[in-house]
Amino acid sequence: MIDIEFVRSRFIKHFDGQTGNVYTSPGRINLIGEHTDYNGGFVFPGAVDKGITAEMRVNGTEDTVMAYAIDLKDRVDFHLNDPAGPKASWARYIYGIAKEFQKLGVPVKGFNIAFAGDVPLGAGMSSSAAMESCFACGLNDLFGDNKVSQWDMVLAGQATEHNYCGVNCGIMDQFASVFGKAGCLMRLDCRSREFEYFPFKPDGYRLVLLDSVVKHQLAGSPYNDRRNSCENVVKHIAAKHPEGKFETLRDCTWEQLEEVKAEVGDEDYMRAKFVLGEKDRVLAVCDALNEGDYEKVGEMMYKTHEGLSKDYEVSCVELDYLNDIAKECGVTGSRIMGGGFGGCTINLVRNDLYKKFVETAKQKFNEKYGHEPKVYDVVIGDGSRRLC
Ligand code: GAF
Repeated sequence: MIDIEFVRSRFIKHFDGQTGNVYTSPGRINLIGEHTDYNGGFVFPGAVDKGITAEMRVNGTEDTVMAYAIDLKDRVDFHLNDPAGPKASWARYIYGIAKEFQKLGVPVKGFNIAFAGDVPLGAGMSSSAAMESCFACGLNDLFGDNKVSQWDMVLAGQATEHNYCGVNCGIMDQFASVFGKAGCLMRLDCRSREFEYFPFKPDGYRLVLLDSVVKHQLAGSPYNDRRNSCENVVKHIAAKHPEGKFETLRDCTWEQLEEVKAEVGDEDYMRAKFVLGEKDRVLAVCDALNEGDYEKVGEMMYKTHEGLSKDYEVSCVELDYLNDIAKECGVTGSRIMGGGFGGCTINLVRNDLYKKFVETAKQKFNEKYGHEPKVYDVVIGDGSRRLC
């Protein structure tokens, strides 16, 4: 986690010398359940020990926000009443959360903020959700009397992505960042929003992320196209079954998907096929975890990778290569993590294989792409909170 004193020293330097309150929110991993959140399915994320830390203080103005992104050395001041909001993409997360909080009735006024992060950007570990949750946590404390519920913070983060950042994401990332608990993964049903904590201490195994360093960027990307494809399939199934209630692919069966195969076209069919399979895989992984069957968990992870690569088409050659290396090394499970289009693979590795796997992956990837993948050992940490 980022050192509080580091953030504080910049906050003091760039504003009026006074200190504020400090908040932090984590990025996330996801064991399995990809692109299922906006389809009403299940996800299995956990918060990590890396995230965004912000110092914030009310500045007494009606609507002026003075913001400093420490890592980018970039200062942007903007007005909450300006309907266009700031141009800088990082500042739009602050603006978006503030506007969404105002919609909830929280009387957000001017404030100062400086923030820094140690969750890698564009690695598929949800640095943007970490920002949203961190700013939400701060605004809740400064202006909302901490009365905004955790779920409303999650939804404000998601609405920020939709309304100010151009990404029609689901709720997994913001959920994981707000609700995370050290040592636990969480199985969330994205339709009912019910969830349970799953203590995750795989005996004899560990989780490691290999970052391809191909920058994953979801804004204005084919991410939204994937979501549109899924919604199109649901529309066709609903039209065929006026008696039923079909809101997302979660409500659809394999048979119903087959019925509309010809009319939705190959591409949308493949996308939906992946999602239906992924929904079942999350449940299979939960059962396997309950039985301590990590080999089964790993098998499901490889299947997810294949589906994300071939049917959902959100992989890239670098991620497929990292997956191949994992397979060759006998790694238990490996797959693309997060939205795809770059970023990391998540790998479930036996302790005795870990060293050899990481060394082989570094060497082979370097030979092919001219640089090593970055390696992040996963530590499952706590969710959004005030530090001081
Ligand atoms: C991104 C999105 F933000 C999430 O909502 C989720 O859809 C994920 O991609 C894929 O599982 O992280």
